[in-house]
Amino acid sequence: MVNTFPPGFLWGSATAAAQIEGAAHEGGKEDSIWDAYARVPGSVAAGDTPDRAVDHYHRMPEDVALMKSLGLDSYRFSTSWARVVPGGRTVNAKGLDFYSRLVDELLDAGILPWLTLYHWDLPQALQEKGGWTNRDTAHRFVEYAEATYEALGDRVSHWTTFNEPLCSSLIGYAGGEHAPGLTDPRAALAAVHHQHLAHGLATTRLRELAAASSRPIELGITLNLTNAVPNDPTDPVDLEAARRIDGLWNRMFLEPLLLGSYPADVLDDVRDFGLAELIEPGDLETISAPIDFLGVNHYHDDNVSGHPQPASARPSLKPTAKPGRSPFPGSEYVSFPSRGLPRTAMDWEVNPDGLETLLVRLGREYPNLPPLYITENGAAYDGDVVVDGAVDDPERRDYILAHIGAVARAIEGGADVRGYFVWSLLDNFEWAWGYAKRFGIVHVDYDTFVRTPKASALAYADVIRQSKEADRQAIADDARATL
Ligand code: GBH
Repeated sequence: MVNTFPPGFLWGSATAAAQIEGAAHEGGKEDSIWDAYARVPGSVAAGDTPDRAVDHYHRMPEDVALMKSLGLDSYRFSTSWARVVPGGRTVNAKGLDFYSRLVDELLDAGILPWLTLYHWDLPQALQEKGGWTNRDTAHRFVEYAEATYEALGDRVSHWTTFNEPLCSSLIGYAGGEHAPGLTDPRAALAAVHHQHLAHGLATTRLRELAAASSRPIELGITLNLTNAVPNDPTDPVDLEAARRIDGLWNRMFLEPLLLGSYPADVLDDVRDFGLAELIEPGDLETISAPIDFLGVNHYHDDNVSGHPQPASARPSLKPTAKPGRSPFPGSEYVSFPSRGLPRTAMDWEVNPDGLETLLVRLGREYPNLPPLYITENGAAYDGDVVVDGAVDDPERRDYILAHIGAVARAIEGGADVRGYFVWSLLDNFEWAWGYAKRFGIVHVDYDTFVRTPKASALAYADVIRQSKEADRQAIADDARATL
C-alpha cells in the first residue's frame, strides 16, 4: 500500500484553534461566536465550552514534540480571529505572538506549518453586526488575513482561507446546530456568498503581499465534500434529492471557486432565499481567483432519499426539522436513511471506497482542478481507555488505514493527491458534541490534560515511516538502474 504514494507526499495531522487552544479569555483574546454560543443553554452537549479545551495554548511545545515523535511532515492548525483581532477591529500583538512561537517550534522540529485562517470562530463582536450575513465581514476578514500574513508570512508558506464554508454557513445559519445557531435560510445563503467573497478577496491580497516580498506562497481553501448517493438509484425522487444535496453541499462551493459561477440548478433550487440578489458585479471573478491547491475534508458519503415535494409554494423552514425533513435551503424534503454500513460514534457511515470515488470524480469533472490534499479524515469512536499508558483503538486505526488505502487507489486511478492529514492530532472540543466525541489519535485526559498516543497514532506513524522508506528505496533503485 504505502509505496504507491508519490515521492514527497505530505503526511500530517490537523486541529483547529477553538477545539484545542483553551485560554479563551487570555492574552487579549475576546469571545468568538463559539464562546458565546456555548453559553446558550442546550446548545452544546453537557454544557461543555471551549474555555480550556485541551489547554494547547499552555502545552504547545509538548504538542509539537508529540508531532515530531510521530514523524509528521506537516501540521495543519488554525489561527483564531478572535485572538488575533479581538473585537474584529484592533490587532492583538500578543495573540500573534502565540502563533509566531508555534510556527518557530514547528520549524525547529522540521514540521511544515499549514495555516488555516477561518475554522469557524468569528469574533462575537462581528456577529453582533450581522456576522457573515453582512458583506462588510468579508472586508474585515481581509484585514485579519493581512495582519496574520505580516506576522507569519516570513515563515509560513501554506495558507488556507476557509475550512468547510458549508458548515460555517449552512449548519451555523440554517441548521441551528453550530454557532451562531440560526435557522434562517436567507441568512445561510448570504453567509455562503460572503464567505466565498472573503476567500477571493483574501486570496488576491495575500498573493500581492507575497509577490511584493518575493516570497513563495501556496494558497488554497478546504471544502468538505461528500458523495450524495441516491438511496434507490431507480427512484426519480431519490435521484432528484441526491442532485439537490450534491448541488447544495458540493457544487455550490466547487463551482464558484473553480468555474466562476454558481450552478444554475442550485440557484433555481434556492431561488426563494435571495442569493442571486446578493451577487454584485465582479464578485464571481474575485471568488474564482486561482488557487494552488484544494483541501478536501472527507468523513462519509451521504445516502439520500427524497420525499415528494408539494408542487405549491415552497414551505418555509421550521426551526426544528421533522424526520424526513432537512433544514437545508432547497433540500427540505430530503432525509438520510441508513444503508446498513458500519457506523462511527458520530453515526456516520464507514465507506472508504467513497473517498476513492470522490477524488477520481473531482479530477474528471473539473479540468482545471488544482492539486488535492486530504486536509481532514478520521473517526470518533467510543470506548477509548488508557491502560498502562496505552490506548487500544482498533476501529479508529482500521478506519484511518482503510481511508489511506482509498487515497492510494485514487492516486493510481489518476487523482493528483499530494498529502493526507488525519483529523485529529488530539481529542478535542467536538463543537455541538462538546467533549463527548473523541477524534484524536492522541488521547487527552480531560482532568489532567495528559496526552497518550493511541494505537491509531502508532499505526499512522508506521505508515509514514514505511512511506519514507519506500521513497528512499525508489531513489536508490533509480540510481542503480541508470548506472
Ligand atoms: C469537520 O467537519 C470539521 O472541520 C472539524 O472541525 C470537526 O471536528 C470534524 O469534522 C469532525 O466532526 O448529519 O447528514 O447533516 C465535519 C464535516 C459535515 C461531517 C456535515 C458531517 C453532517 C451530515 N461534517 N456532515 S448530516
